[in-house]
Amino acid sequence: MNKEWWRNAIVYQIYPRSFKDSNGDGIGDIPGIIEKLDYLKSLGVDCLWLSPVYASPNCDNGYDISDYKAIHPDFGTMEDFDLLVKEAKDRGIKIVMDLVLNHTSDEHEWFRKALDGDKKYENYYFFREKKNNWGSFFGGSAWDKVPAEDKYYLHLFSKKQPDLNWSNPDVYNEFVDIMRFWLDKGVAGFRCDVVNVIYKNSLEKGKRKIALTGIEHYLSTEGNHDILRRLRKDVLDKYDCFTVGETVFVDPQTANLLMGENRKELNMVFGFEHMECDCRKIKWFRRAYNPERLIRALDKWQVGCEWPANYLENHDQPRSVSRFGDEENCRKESAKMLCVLNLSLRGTPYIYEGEEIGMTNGDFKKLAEIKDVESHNVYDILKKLPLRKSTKDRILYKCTRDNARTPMQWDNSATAGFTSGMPWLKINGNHEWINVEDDEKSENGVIAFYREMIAYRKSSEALQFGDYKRIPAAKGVYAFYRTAGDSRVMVVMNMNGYNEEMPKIDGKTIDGKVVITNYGRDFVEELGELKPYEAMVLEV
Ligand code: ISL
Ligand code: CA
Repeated sequence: MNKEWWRNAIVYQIYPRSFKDSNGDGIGDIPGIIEKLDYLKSLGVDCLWLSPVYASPNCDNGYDISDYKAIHPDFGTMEDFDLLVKEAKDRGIKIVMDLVLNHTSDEHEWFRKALDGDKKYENYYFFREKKNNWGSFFGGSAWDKVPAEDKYYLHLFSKKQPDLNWSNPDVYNEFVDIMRFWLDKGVAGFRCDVVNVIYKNSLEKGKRKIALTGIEHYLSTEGNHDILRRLRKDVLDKYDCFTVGETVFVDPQTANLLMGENRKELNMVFGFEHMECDCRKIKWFRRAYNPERLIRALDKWQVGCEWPANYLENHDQPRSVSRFGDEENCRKESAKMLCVLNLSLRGTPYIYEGEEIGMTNGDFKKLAEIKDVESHNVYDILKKLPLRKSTKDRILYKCTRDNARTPMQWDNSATAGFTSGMPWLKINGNHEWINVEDDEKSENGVIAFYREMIAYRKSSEALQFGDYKRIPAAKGVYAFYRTAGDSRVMVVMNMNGYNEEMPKIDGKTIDGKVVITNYGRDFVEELGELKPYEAMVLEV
């Protein structure tokens, strides 16, 4: 394995709308990010991945792009963006852009021209006289009718996100150009949205499924692999950059085909199997969280994937403390345990804004407080099902992607230091006690723990590049060695909450030095009793 810089980089994901508003319009923006660069630098992160900041009608908060070479005025100007790249660079921080290859906005010039009957652009998308039975990721049919015409177009996501036709060489060339445009500005790579569904083999009828009928015709197709290889050769290899694919429905083996070193496609991918540990097939049908299932999924990727992109949160997922920890009784401890987890696994770690202060799920009380297009689509479907209203509401509030999109909590003032105006999305009431300023002041702050863990990881060859070996342990305890030559650490995490029986690591007596701990132990002879969410890193 090569030791390219992005393997030991620590990436911090920014959801720009919700990070920091600089001009009081209630929407986070690029000057706001610049304001916070010193804070980000102080955490020790190396790279910022920005969720989309391109021109967009915002039906899916920027994942519906109407101009790939323009900055949305909500976020600022191109000058602001260039300044961000420069200011970040001055602090040793790189910028990674989000790139949506699967679809554009229906307000993109290409789609408009296509609707105007321009043959060239019609072939950028999929128009058909009849729709097939394919389903959309956001619920319902993947086809919608073109207004006032007898034809339909394909959209795997919202109806304002028509899918691009990647078998058309013109589409390929457009993206070669777009990628070069940003790389020439000095960005360090791309997070490529749903990048393993971009090439459709055919538009034949799909096999019936509960959701996503038709997926067998577009999931990780050979054509898709071919495009990734060509983009790598024609564009990416000419720059010092990396790509991380957001890839749906992959396991470690199919992931390796998309990012393995000798495949020359992507550099790493986000898998979803650990995010499915508390769901039944589709995320809207939750089952109780059981740490064993999470551990099993993570272990599977640690063992099977060449180089995982590790994450516990992003802008599509509920907050990890609310999900895998205990926000009521052990918020700080569980946030710190999850920090140890994310930063000690093999692979490149991604931290999502607010994770470093243990932010929790949004406290939404009514549907109108939720802005996410997916939530509204799904709620419309739920409404038709024979379920109690309270059940539908529970599903909505637990799963809505807005849980992770509430504004960043900087201080305990009325608008959390996020804006001086009306925030675009409801700020969580708990910003009164969960916020950066108070966390920094408190004795056992979560941010300080992040700094410590990040700094330790950077000093540890074992954590950055070591191999991974799981240690058998009691249920809900995740323990492993990371070893690189002489450098060896043992990581132990009790992922159980309050438990009658204290979990044990089977028969292990430890002769090691604790270098990181969320409960303040200095030395451990025997890992007998682990407190709820206790986590430690030992040099052994
Ligand atoms: O969150 C999901 C569904 O509930 C995921 O299936 C998600 O839609 C999928 O991972 C794709 O996500 C990405 O592309 C979407 C965009 O809405 C998401 O925000 C983005 O992360 C469409 O561009
Ligand atoms: Ca703003």
